[in-house]
Amino acid sequence: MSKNTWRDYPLWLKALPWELTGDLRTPEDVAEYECSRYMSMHPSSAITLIHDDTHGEGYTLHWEERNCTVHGSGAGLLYGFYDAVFHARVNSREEVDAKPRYALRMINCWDNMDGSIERGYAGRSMWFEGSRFVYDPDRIRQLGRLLASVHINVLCINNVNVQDPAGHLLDTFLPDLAGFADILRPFGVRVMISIDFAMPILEGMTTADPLDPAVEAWWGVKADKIYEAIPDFAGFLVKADSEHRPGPNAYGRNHAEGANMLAKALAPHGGVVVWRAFVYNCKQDWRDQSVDRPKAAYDLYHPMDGQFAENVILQIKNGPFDFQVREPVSPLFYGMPHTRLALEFQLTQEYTGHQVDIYAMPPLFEEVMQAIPENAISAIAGVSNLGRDSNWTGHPFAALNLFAYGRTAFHGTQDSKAVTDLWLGNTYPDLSSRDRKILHSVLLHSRIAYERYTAPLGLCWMVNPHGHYGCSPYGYEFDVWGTYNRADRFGVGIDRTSSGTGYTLQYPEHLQYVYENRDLCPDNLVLFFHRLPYDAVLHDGNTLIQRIYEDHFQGLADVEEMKRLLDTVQFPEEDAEEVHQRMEMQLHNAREWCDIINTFFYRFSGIPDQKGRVIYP
Ligand code: GCV
Repeated sequence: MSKNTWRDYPLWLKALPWELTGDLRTPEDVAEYECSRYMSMHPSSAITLIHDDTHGEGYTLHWEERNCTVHGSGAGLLYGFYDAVFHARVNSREEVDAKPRYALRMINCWDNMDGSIERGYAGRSMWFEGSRFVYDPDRIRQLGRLLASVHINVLCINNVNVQDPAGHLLDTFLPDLAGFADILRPFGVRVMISIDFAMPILEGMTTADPLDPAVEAWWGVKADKIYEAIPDFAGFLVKADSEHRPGPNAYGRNHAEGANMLAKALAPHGGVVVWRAFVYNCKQDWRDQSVDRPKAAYDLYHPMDGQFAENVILQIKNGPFDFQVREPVSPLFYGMPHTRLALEFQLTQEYTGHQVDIYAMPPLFEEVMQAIPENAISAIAGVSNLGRDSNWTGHPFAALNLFAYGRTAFHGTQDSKAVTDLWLGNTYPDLSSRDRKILHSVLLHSRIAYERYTAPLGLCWMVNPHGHYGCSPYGYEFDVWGTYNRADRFGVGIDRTSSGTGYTLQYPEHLQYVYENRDLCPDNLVLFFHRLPYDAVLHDGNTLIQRIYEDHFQGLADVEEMKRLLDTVQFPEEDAEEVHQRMEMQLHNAREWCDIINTFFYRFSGIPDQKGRVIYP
């Protein structure tokens, strides 16, 4: 990292003075303050704020020439102000009548109290270190502002894998948590925490059985204390009975019973329980082909549909596995019509390049939002890609993912091109239009490129185990995690159709039909649903093996081209070094992936590349 501090990185807020001072208690205070400073910086284009409480958390923007009038109240007024700034910056005069698509728009942080961040690629935690709260209040204020500017209203501050001493966030550390919440409140951001289901035991009870009246009473008292300290506390995020976390199963209770007990404690205060649906057998035997991990969540939760309390939200990752490069959307989005659902995206790039490789997510967000049934979800979560690095997100371009996620969460499906342009115009206002066009095309191509050189055709899990950066085609093949590609000399992939593991049967009929049928199943998911021989012919006329070679060579060529293009862009000084260094690393990564995967499949299949390119024997 360069010598710059976080104060040198206003991300997409470059149209505003960066410092935030003054006695700001409410979102309206912040809106007025920001607006007056904006006007002093841009005297030729006025933004006028009109307090109007008929819009809830929404707002309207009305333009006359370069001047914008924002109508709204509370956080809505603040959101409207920021949106006006973003539009003004790109000379858009769009009339806006915005209402929040989802009431709960969350960022989930996987920060541990020792200061590390699970799957974090932008440095250490901004608020934890040495097993306690340690932070720069100015930076947290700026964080609140950044989140408000993209209309995020809940920040869950600790890892779902609750590790000591985070189990004590609600007792020993409650005053610290309250102080932290006070800083974020003026930005309309409420805090949430991840809890350990066995918290009563950590605090001296003998059981955490959700049906034990003493446990229920314990959580009731706990909730009262929390809300005394933090009246707008958002609620609990819970990872239970998953990857060694405690949960209701230990007491013979199901997840609805566990979640509902917590929900009862929070209900009188207006809090919610966000219960994660990321539950599967993480101690599988690779020899046993009867168990298929993507089926696990649906098998568990679908029978419980309708059993969850009103203030429980079941949070589902976008795909049935775990944020792989490409997955179909989880069948749970179709299978829980009587349960409140949240969609979980992973902004932190665990499987998508660790914020070293460029992987712009707007196309992913757009694709998933279009695929899930209308009104299936009522809340949305993004796993944070932020950290203590001075530029907040490690790779400067990773900020686009937070920006686009926030806009998706508030406005619903976003056009990838438009949201990328809005981010570019506000983040890099001084780039020439030629450079901006280049950056736009590199960003929007980055996901396809990444998919090509890593795991095309719906192949998952060919990453280095544990770290999840770099290539290892058999790294997870004989492990316990249910993450197999079953490549051999005959072919690759898993038959998940009705004649295979039956995973396709979890989808509604029209999708079953598409995924089952080789003629209809899209090539980019074909190996997710089917096991194919290397000479199978795909829709583009290539055989499977040739297509694997084509994708990997093309993915590498894409990265070479991305590098060539970015080398010609005049980035601002503070970003140039990061961009170029990371691009070198990405190129190295792409080359490794290309060569290793091609050799891996060449060795199995014995079939050479039709075009005679170099594949190492
Ligand atoms: C926070 C994957 C990740 C874990 C993560 C888990 C989850 O397994 O590798 O780091 O744990 O997902 O989402 O709970």
